[in-house]
Amino acid sequence: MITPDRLAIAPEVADALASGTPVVALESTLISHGLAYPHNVEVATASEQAIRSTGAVPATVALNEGRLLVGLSADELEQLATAPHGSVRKVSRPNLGAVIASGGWGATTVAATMIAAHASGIRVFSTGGIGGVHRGALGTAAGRHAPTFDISADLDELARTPVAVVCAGPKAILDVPLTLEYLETRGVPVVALGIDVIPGFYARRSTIPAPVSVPDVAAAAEVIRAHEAMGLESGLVICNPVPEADALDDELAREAIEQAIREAEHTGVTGAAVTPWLLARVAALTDGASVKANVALIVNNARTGGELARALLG
Ligand code: PSU
Ligand code: MN
Repeated sequence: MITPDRLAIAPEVADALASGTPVVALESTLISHGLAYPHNVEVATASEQAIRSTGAVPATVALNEGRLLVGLSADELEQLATAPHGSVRKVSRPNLGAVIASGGWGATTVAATMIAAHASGIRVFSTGGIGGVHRGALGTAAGRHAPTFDISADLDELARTPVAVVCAGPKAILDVPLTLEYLETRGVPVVALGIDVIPGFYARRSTIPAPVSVPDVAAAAEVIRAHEAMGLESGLVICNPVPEADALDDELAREAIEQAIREAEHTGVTGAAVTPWLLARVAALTDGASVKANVALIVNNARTGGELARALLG
């Protein structure tokens, strides 16, 4: 458990939790590392509004001054979104303690946001895409590259922390089939909402059948309640497809991603920098269409998260 001196729950969020008002957590890595200013602050604000429109309270998570902040003020959000490049650390389970000790700004990934949400009593968290098994993590088929073993800490967090994460599926830059295999091995339910396949992140559909598919939010809430009632104590991935109007064509998305990955191999970018690098490159290659789709799906997931948090309390 997080000690009280290290956890700063905003008054509005604390009141909501105490009075049984639904609360939805939001991450901040997509503000600091995923999107550029002013897109980042616009998306963060629009996500909070989308949650409010459902009657739920948003809680954007970040780190500053040695504390985990659950719920940011508009001023804090602006500070995080405009901080000089490189001054905000990307925080996941392995470096959470180090960034708390440093006292500076940290932006939370899916893993770190889940830790904060669970410590605060928040059951639902909305984001764009979860991290996963990177392509080449196990080496390439031709044996030209050694395995990188780059597997996001998000996946093991999902296996151990009971929070429902609403996303548009694993990010398309990942090895999606291997990510799903890993989640299955670690016992993490993957539930597709209103669709029979895993959403294709920037595109509506992938070709991978959904392990579990539910027609609507009420049915998703039933699955979450039953999962919790079994005492399984893991998280769940709720996959919500990008809205039709902003979805990228499947083929276009696939080509841009493959080119970005080929280029990344040449530049030698590694570790936590891989995800931000690829996202920026895909944005350039699609003339910003990937950013438009990313923004739309993030805000849409926030709204769905609000509806889900409500359904869970109802
Ligand atoms: N999806 C996006 N932009 C992002 C991320 C996801 O569109 O910036 C972030 C999330 O915070 C996710 C993290 O948890 O990337 C995964 O990073 P890594 O693979 O280094 O664990
Ligand atoms: Mn990684």
